[in-house]
Amino acid sequence: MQQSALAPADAHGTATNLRDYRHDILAGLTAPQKQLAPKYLYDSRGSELFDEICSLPEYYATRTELAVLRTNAAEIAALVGPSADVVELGAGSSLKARLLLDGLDRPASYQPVDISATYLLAQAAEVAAAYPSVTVRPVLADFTRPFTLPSAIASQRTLLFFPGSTIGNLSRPRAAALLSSLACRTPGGALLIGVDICKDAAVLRAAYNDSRGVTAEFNLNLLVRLNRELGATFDVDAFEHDAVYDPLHDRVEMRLVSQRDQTVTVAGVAVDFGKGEYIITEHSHKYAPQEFAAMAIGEGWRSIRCWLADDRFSVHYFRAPDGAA
Ligand code: AVI
Repeated sequence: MQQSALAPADAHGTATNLRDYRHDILAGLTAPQKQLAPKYLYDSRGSELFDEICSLPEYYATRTELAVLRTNAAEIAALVGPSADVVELGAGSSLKARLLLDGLDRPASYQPVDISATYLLAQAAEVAAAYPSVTVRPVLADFTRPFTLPSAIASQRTLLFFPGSTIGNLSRPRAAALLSSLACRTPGGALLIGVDICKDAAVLRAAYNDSRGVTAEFNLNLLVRLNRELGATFDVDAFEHDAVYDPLHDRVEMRLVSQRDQTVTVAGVAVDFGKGEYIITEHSHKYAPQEFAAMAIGEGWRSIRCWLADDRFSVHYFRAPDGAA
């Protein structure tokens, strides 16, 4: 079980234990197509850089989602009802949660679930200070692995809050599986989820290859992290960030491209790179709103409402079977 409430994190500051981490990284780097799970982008520096990405002009997602939450706060509050227990998945910055809590009718609790310990605790402390009447219980967990969903503290009314299109970082089958398991484990609850929409390739390319190079630093920070935590010997200057749009799968693929032939040692294992060879570090899937709603309905959710911002980003509200939330 990859979780603890307010427990000290592993040495590398995340909810994944060191053995799983080393195993995952080596399996990913020795596969025919080198690939690392996007969750490893989020050490504390990675979480900070992601926050910076969220305020970039090219990265429309955060801005548009915040606008949806702000504009529709009253309707969201009416749907959710009073005294909700809010469980946020992949919490990251508390900005969106605070906006949600501001609008809700006397929320009972806020339980952020995140993989990055330092960041999780800092954000939870901010919420606890700003909302003294709300019980705040941070949960250090990797929601892409089996974990115990925090239970409702004060009510039967659990609201799962899953903003930022983080679900887009899972493959479509894994996203469907997560939706299914959340529906089964939240009887009577609801899901408020932000999902990025398919759009013009040029807009997507700009969003993931920003002109200030913050996304590049975010991506390359993964190599800095592996050098520090697994004794890897990556020459970070010998790799370049790239992000390409793949229309066949409706997703952006983020890559770290080797600029020369080279051999890197990772946790004692030699890994060869040819010039131009790349590691895939993230997929970011995009969904038409109807496609996403159909997927969630197929996994047991009832679609109640979907708000769109400029046709760029969608926020869906679903209820779990037997839900009265
Ligand atoms: C967290 N996740 C939804 C972001 C995304 O858009 O896939 C992460 C990100 N990667 C590059 N820019 C933002």
